[in-house]
Amino acid sequence: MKTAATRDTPEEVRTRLRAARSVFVLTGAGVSAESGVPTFRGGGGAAVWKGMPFYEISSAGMVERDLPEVWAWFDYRRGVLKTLRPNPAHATLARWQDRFAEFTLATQNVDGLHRAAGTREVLELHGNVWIARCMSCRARADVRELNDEERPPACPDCGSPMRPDVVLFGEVLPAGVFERAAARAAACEVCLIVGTSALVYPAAGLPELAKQMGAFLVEVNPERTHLSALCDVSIKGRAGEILPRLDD
Ligand code: BJW
Repeated sequence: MKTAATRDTPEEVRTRLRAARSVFVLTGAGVSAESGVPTFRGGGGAAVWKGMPFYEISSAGMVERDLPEVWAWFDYRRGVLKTLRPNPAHATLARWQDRFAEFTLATQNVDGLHRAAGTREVLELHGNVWIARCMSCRARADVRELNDEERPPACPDCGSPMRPDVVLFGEVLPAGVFERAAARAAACEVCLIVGTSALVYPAAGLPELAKQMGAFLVEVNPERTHLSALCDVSIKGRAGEILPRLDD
């Protein structure tokens, strides 16, 4: 059910985008769904790994309790990801970096598909599965350049254990990244929210901030979310089909 104020009018969004100077986009797992990446909360349930819900395996507590199992979970996901390619939604957003005077893409995704599609600057709020971080000196390394038989891998700089450079539940976001996203969300004219359940904070607060500062809010999602009522336009559909249709 829509509120009286929320519309499903792609033409209205095209008109807004034609006039916009500054556009901010927040993406979530749904933008990669048509590439074959599973979402976290699809089909009414939560993703599960070896009987553990993702919010347990992807948690700060699990890193302390069983780091090798955390590596096994991310090794499995990288194994799936390396066979997958960006879809038309990623491609449309990559074109938009050259379409608007100011364009910001902030993603909660850790899959690297926005960069693979050609977006040069991506604010990765929850990190990236292809990067490892030293738990002692915080040096970063490309996972593909580390010994894949050593779990956890040893830091090339200091020899301490490394962990995936992703933001797990109960952890803070990378220094400066959320602040940059918040500044751009606060300054945008049009804010698109694509393929996220908008349940996880602080990322889910970015569209709320944009709205408070006067932005026109557009959601693209096959399902209703608790941000739908806040949006000026809520387009029900798949990102890979809808985003190319919003392009000129
Ligand atoms: C399609 C589609 C198609 C399908 N096209 N769409 C304020 C209030 C309450 C709680 C908190 C709060 N502030 C902080 C918290 C705690 C917590 C939190 O938010 N909890 C809530 C769940 C209640 N937040 C944190 O812990 C964060 N840290 C933090 O705030 O630090 C400060 C702090 C520390 C300690 C104490 C207190 C404060 C960190 C959050 C990190 C989240 N990490 C994860 C895992 C990353 C690693 C990994 O990949 O394993 O990030 S959780 C998971 O959820 C992942 C995602 O990025 C994130 C969001 O999920 P997303 O992208 O929305 O996916 P889904 O699956 O939920 O939704 C998919 C959507 O796509 C659906 O709507 C579909 O309909 C749609 N879709 N096909 C378009 N084709």
